[in-house]
Amino acid sequence: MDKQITVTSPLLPDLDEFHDLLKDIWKSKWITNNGSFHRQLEKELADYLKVPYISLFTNGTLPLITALQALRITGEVITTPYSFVATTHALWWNGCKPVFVDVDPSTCNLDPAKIEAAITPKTTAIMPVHCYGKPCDTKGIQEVADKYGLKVIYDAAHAFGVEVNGESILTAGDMSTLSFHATKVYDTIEGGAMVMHDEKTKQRIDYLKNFGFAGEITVVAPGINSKMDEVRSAFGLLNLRQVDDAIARRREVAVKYREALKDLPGVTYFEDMPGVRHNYSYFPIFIDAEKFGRTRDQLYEDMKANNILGRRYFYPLISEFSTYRNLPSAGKENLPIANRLADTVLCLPMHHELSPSDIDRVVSVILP
Ligand code: T4K
Repeated sequence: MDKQITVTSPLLPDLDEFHDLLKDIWKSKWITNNGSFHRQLEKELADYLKVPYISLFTNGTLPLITALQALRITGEVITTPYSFVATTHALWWNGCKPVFVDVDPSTCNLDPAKIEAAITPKTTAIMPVHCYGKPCDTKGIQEVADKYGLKVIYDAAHAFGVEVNGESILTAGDMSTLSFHATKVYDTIEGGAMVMHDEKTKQRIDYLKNFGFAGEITVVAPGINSKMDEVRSAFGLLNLRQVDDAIARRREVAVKYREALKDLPGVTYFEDMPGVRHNYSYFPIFIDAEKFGRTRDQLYEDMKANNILGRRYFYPLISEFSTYRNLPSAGKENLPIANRLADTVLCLPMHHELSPSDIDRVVSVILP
């Protein structure tokens, strides 16, 4: 059997370099709670990502939950069903009611033209996702938000380093959150962050992620514990030095896939968007079974039989999970495009370590 090709592979720092930083941590005996590597990583990430303020978290789910807390979001929140389930779970954990709105097929992201019809007097916020790292129509979303006085929190878990016309996508809306999970373009094993516009908000978020402590004996809010420790901050500092190379290699993979799959009946994929610095975090293809001759699930199984593990991100839709499927907005008739995309998508292996022969193996299973 050929070696297994997985949908992704984590970015790992050089072990000797990591060991050197571990020695520093051992020497200092300061292993968490805003240590020096944590502070350094926040600074370096803010520079790299071109954002004014950033706060590190222990994963990508807790900043979503904390952002909703910080903005005191209640009532109904408009969101996309085409995402990882954590997006909607964050609303549920805050006692908010998710209201699903359909997506734009050209990006898989929330369609601003459809948001207005879903707004009620109880709507307080919009939570879009830059799915696969493809930028949302942030201008269109902000226009609706401004018209109705709604907050906007972007789940930017996939959008590390994505820029539009030289500006970070992470500065759109009121806040954006990132995931640094092992499966992401940039990882700290587990990890995440929140991006905000001003120092006061960063201070508040830093309190919230540390139980609400604003000093040794002062608690200013009902906070939670979602801090990143020193070991993962050190890991993240080293990965930051190699993430550009990793993105460049991912780009080469995307170019090869596009070249190999162009003109193949029944298979579509995304091209780069003008003015966008993409991060190539995922390579989704969409299968039209009639034209392709196999269903998406047949192709998925064919790949598996060849030891290639593609993933059906994001199938099933969040609106199809038992927790959410009885919501009034979860019906298939309300979300025809998201349902079609979920039923036809297959994410091909995409990471910095794929060799030309790995890519050939993936492509050979797809070609007739
Ligand atoms: N919002 C959005 C839009 C998200 O996509 C996510 C997470 C979040 C919020 C929440 O962020 P976090 O709280 O997770 O930071 C993965 C990830 O667990 C999850 O982080 C990610 N999105 C989601 C899209 O995918 P799985 O269950 O598909 O991962 P798993 O364990 O099956 O791994 C997939 C493949 O990756 C494996 O076949 C091989 C490779 N892999 C994975 C791990 C964990 C490795 O090579 N090494 C590893 O250590 O969920």
